[in-house]
Amino acid sequence: MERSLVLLKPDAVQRGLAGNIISRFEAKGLKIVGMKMRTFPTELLEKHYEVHNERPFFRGLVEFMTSGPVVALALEGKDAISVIRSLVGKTNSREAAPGTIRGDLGMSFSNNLVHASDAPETAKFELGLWFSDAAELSDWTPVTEPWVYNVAEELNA
Ligand code: FUP
Repeated sequence: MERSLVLLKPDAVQRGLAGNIISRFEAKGLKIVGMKMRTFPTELLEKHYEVHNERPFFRGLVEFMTSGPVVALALEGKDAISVIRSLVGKTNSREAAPGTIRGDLGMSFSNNLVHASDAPETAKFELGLWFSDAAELSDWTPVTEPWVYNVAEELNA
């Protein structure tokens, strides 16, 4: 089992798409293990996007991400990081495939609705940043798990 950080960006919340997007992750079979909403502080977003801190778009990106409430989600599932990235679609929403979150719901490159961790090291770093208090994460077993997965083949390996 793997965990990933997903952020519903301010455009997703402002447009009333938070429920639609969360539903897609739930319907896929991903388990919500953490969820919170607030307008997060600039320092947190600066750390989150620190790999981009030399890039010209960095300041605008941080300003956008602190311009309103964001929903932070910790999601769990087998191969969750790559599964979520494929549900999210390409960075530029205009190029994202139909069926993906960005492809179905967006038209913008920068206002692209969601962030999702792109690799195991990134997920570890980002989950530690956004859910630094372990009490905000829930370990639980959905009753649907044996129907979402073939437990004997896929989860006990
Ligand atoms: P992604 O992994 O798809 O979220 O995209 P990146 O980590 O490459 O970029 C992070 C965010 O910066 C993107 F969601 C969009 C934004 N961005 C810009 O606004 N301008 C750029 O030139 C590149 C990225």
